[in-house]
This record gives sequence, structure tokens and C-alpha cells, in this order.
Amino acid sequence: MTPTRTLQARLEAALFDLDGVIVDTARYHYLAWKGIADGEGIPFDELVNERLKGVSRMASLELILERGGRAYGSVEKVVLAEIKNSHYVEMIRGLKPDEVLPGICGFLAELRQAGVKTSICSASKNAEMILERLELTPLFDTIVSGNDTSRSKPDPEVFQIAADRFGLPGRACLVFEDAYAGIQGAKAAGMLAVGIGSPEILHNADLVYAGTGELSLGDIRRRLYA
Ligand code: B16
Ligand code: MG
Repeated sequence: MTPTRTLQARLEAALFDLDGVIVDTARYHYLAWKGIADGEGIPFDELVNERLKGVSRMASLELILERGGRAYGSVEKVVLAEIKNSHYVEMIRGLKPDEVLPGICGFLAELRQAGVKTSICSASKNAEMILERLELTPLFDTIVSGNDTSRSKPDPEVFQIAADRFGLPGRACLVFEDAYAGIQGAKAAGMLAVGIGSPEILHNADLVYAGTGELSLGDIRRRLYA
């Protein structure tokens, strides 16, 4: 892990992935996809689910169906994705503010107090609804979701949209991500990236914390912007 800091880097905006950084919705995605896989007789477990993190809905479906024994038509795929989404939405309707991951509310408040802009940069088309349920919408200056993008991470599009909305260059933005593909997207956008999870998996990040409870603006400034 080699920090790609530059002399010009200044922290002006913090761009957050949603699932795995702000809230753990992966288990709800898992349950909803499991229903689809079981119905189709396709083997699916937590390990396969790991590969779906940060991946768009249709791309996730493709990864599941490729383990099945037959080809699926495009209409059939759209129907399966809609069934999955309605089960998923049913589950996340019950999300409560106490499901926000540890330390996140305090860290967001710290950033805003320091004048750092905040954005969500998520592949999810349900991001807006999830943030409402968690009562976090007011803590973000902007939300970029799967409804705003046409290309999935590792494409940098979702991060570039946030930087454009703030009128900032990539080097002024710091991305927080739990997925390797998300860090790749941040790097492709010319941004610094903090990984949340295992340093072995997120070896492309500039800095990795095991969990959100360890996030601290002071530590980040010392290690990436000194
Ligand atoms: P939806 P993130 C991603 O969220 C999830 O990690 C991924 O598992 C999911 O397939 C994707 O959103 C799309 O979600 O079906 O709700 O549009 O990590 O980019 O915040
Ligand atoms: Mg994620």
C-alpha cells in the first residue's frame, strides 16, 4: 500500500460508498439474491455474495446466473432483477438509524465542522431511500447513486459526478470504500482512497482501517496530507 499523495492534495470533499461503509446492507442483498438463486436451483452462498459487493444490480444477476446450467433471455433477467429488488426493498424499509455503522455519524459531523464537503457515491438505485430510513440525508451535501450513473465501479463515473457537482478536481477528494472495485474507481478518478476492511484485499487503497469505528480526521490528515 503506497500512498499516492501529492504536494497539491488538499482535503476538500469526502466521498462515501454506502453499502459496507455507512450501513451493512450486504446481508439484505444476500437474502434477496438467495431467494432468486434457490428458485432457479443455482448454488449461492456468502462467498459468492462477496463478489457482488459494489457491483450493480444487473451485473450481480449476471454473476449469479453464470453459475446456472442455462442461458437466460433479457426479459427473463429483468423480471428476476425486479423480483429481487422488491424483496430487498421490503427488507430495507425496516432499516433503523441504529444500523448506521459505528463512528460514522460523529465522523460526518467532524468533517462538516472542518468545512469538508460530503457526498454519497453508491452503485445502489435505492441509496436515497436507505439514507432517508437512516435519517442521514441532511449530513450529505449531495448524493450520487445508481440513478445518476450509467457505468459501474471500477469505472470512475460515480466519483467524477460528485467532484463535478462540487466544482473540485479529483485530488481534492478523498473516497471511503469497502470494495476493491470501488478503490479502483477512485484511483481512476485521480482521488486518494481510504479502504474499510482487510488491507490484504484493499491493497490498492492509500490507507486502510479495519472498521468505521477507527475513522478519525486527525489521523487521516497526518497520514495522507501532512
Ligand atoms: P441496488 P454500494 C451496491 O452498493 C451494493 O454493494 C451491491 O451489492 C448492489 O448490487 C448495488 O449497490 C446495487 O444496489 O440493487 O439497490 O440498486 O456498495 O455501491 O453502496
Ligand atoms: Mg460498498
